[in-house]
Amino acid sequence: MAPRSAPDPAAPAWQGERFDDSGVAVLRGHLGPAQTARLAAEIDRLGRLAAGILREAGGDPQKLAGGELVVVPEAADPLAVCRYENIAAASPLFRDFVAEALLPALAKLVGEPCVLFKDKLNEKSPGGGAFPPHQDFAAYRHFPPRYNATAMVPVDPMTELNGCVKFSPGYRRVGEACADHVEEMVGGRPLFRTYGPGPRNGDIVDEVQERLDWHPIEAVPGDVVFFDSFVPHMSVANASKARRRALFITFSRAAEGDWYDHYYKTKRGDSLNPMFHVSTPTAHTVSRTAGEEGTRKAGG
Ligand SMILES: O=C(O)CCC(=O)C(=O)O
Repeated sequence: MAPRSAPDPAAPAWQGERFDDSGVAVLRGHLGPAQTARLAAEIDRLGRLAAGILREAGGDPQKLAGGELVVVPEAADPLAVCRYENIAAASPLFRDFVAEALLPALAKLVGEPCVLFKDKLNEKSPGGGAFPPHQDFAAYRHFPPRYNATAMVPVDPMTELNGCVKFSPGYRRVGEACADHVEEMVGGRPLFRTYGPGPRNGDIVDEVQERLDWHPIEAVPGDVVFFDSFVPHMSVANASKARRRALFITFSRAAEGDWYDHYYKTKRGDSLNPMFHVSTPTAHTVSRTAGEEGTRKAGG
């Protein structure tokens, strides 16, 4: 197990059976050793599958998005997998894991049943890209659910050195102080203004970024960090010599319907659309319609 850094004294407790105002909840040791080992073996298998798809696609976006998994390379290194998605369609073991290990805990945190909305494995290779400050809802807003929550499941230890995720729990106060930079209130939570398609696609505007407080959460396999789609978060590039893999499994409220298949049908048909590349180190088209203006590298 990787050593954990000393707890940040300014950080909230991050614990509890229900989400508090921060929209972050850390469940240490939520998964048992056998469950963690089974999941790791399946991620090894899926990682080989994703690497094969990337090799054979030869950069063709339709092949990258048309296989058993949706594979997205790093903008700065098209031979490195940045993430792969649509895992539930490719893995019965993953589906069981979601049903047994995540859905019951999440229903308690949210206060009502949830369903899978999307899933991905972020594979941050050494030197791999950073995710600038963003709110996930900026990417999901194009779909009907008005609320999402994500389970972050480390496959490798997530440390400050390899770019663990930092969260900004006090963002609601910042929303009150920077009302001019709030694009919309959604269910009482501020959605901040962002930059448009291009190198800073989806990043929260600098005027807000400057006021946000950032707290890293280091985590090891077995931990699960749940966070809602409004809490701003970011991560820096991986400065270690090993890759850092983590699942980001996103849900919506069951009462708002099941959008998983629709989401992936849309994404597979339009994978370079900027709405699928919000604050990620991946490439997207500049215009809202895929293919119109070629691609531009986004994120950093
Ligand atoms: O993988 C990471 O380090 C951050 C991922 C992230 O922020 C996201 O996918 O929204």
